[in-house]
Amino acid sequence: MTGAQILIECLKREGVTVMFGYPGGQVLPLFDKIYDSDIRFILVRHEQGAAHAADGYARATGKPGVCIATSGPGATNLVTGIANAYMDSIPMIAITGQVKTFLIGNDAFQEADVTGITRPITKHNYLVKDVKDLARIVREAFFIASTGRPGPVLIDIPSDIQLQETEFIWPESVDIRSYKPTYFGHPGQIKKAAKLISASKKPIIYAGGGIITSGAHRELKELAEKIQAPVTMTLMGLGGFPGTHELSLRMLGMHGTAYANHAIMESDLIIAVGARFDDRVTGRLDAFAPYAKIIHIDIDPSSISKNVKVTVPIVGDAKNILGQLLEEISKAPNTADWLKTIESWKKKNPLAYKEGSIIKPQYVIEQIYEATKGEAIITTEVGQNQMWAAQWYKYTLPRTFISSGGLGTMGFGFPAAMGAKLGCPDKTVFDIAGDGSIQMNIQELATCVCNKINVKVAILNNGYLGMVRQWQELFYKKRYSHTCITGPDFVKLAESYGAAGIRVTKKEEVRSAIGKAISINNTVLIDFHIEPEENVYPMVPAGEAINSMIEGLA
Ligand SMILES: Cc1ncc(C[n+]2csc(CCOP(=O)(O)OP(=O)(O)O)c2C)c(N)n1
Ligand SMILES: [Mg+2]
Repeated sequence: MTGAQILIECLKREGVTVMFGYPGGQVLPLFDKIYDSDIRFILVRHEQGAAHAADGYARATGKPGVCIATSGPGATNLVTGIANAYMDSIPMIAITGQVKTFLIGNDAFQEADVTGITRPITKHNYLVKDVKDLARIVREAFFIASTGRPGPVLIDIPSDIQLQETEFIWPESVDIRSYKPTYFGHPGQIKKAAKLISASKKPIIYAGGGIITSGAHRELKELAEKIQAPVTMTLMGLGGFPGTHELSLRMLGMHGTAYANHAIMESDLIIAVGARFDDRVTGRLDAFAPYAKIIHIDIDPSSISKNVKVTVPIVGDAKNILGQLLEEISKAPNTADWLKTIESWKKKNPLAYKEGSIIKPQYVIEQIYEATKGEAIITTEVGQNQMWAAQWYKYTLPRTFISSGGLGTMGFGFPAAMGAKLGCPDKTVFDIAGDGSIQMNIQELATCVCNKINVKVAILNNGYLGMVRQWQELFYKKRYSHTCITGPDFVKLAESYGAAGIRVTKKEEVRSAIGKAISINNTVLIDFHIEPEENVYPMVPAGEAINSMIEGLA
């Protein structure tokens, strides 16, 4: 078989049914084999779209997403998408063409050192130098991408290697000496953690994206109910514990709920599961959770005690470890008083916004929640739209909230929605977008229409790069330096692509527009003209302790 044939055969054996990409000179042999293959190929309009779509597909399904681009500019266009997947620990395989082996290093046409460029943003990467290695490399790449703490793996394949022939040998198993993730918690550590939990008075579970990656949501719910501890989630953890549950404190951190932030600061025991104590969560580190001991459960040993010093580290898979803890804990702590205190915080400082005559973004999201009964997949762009989507939609199922957490990539949500819809065709998929962000990958409207990918985009159109404007308003004396932004006529734009467009300028029309968008069997862009200077609250100013929140409504 040729290298190109081997690659396609390996992808099939890895269970790949859809891939996203864009052709070019150095992937011609690969595309010639894709032409004959059963794998559904989605031709995007920009390689960044391919990477985010593969990422969205992975987040929605749990399976690695695959994207492909040519050498040079094709590969560099993937870079933001790869970095995005890396920061959020998303399994992804990026395949790039490379110039012929004997031209590497010659500044050949469309040559870029792609393994060099992507080294810090991939979990691992390969430059294939011999066609005999290709099958093993592909097998390893999928293994590395999807095990342990997942992440993107890149395979750079020179075009002469794609044409070379060799015998195809499928490696039955993978054995990498230097890579052996730990899956079960050390029994001694489990015992210590169980003791701390039983003795605590004010425990809180702080759940991150690891809950979703490991499929630990059932165990998490069981544990929370067993020990009667409240649960707060990071942006990446939303959906890992039902937002409607009485023990849910929703999201914590910079734009988290006041009650989640108070609870974490007052708690005497933080049970962190698959979360990394990111600065958006901890606020000022030396003021963070002064009374708390910390149990930190994570599959990545390097994330433990990286930002905060922990009392009991447990390395392993969240689902397994929560199962081990459930067995080990014989005495539940008495948290009745603690839950009463939290209840009073919830009553005193609920999430809230002021009604007005102009459409409020929070209202739009509440209405999307009602219309989809909380069962849609929501992707987001970045900015205020993202925070409102996190606050005002109640996620009850894992893999229903898809957002760029670590990198904060504007332009992520729309192509990610495309990938999510291909992975979960029976789900309604909404991208909650900002008018700035949507313009960063708007070209994928053509991909959606052409491939009949029926996603809905709700643009919260405030005429601003709203989140940046909010900071300028609060911390730069309202000097709105280059944050007022124009856009096209979104309705006409959607129509010109063959999609449907709906403009909504009145509050009374919000609900029916959402219903109409869902009923249209096509890609739909809804342009909601919202209050231009609405802010996201609560807000913890950067560098402050996370219980010093600006409430906004007071
Ligand atoms: C690619 C990229 N460039 C710049 C930023 C910085 N940034 C963060 S939020 C934001 C504004 C986003 O505007 P919009 O999409 O309209 O969302 P809004 O905040 O108005 O809801 C900007 C510029 C970013 N996150 N990503
Ligand atoms: Mg905006």
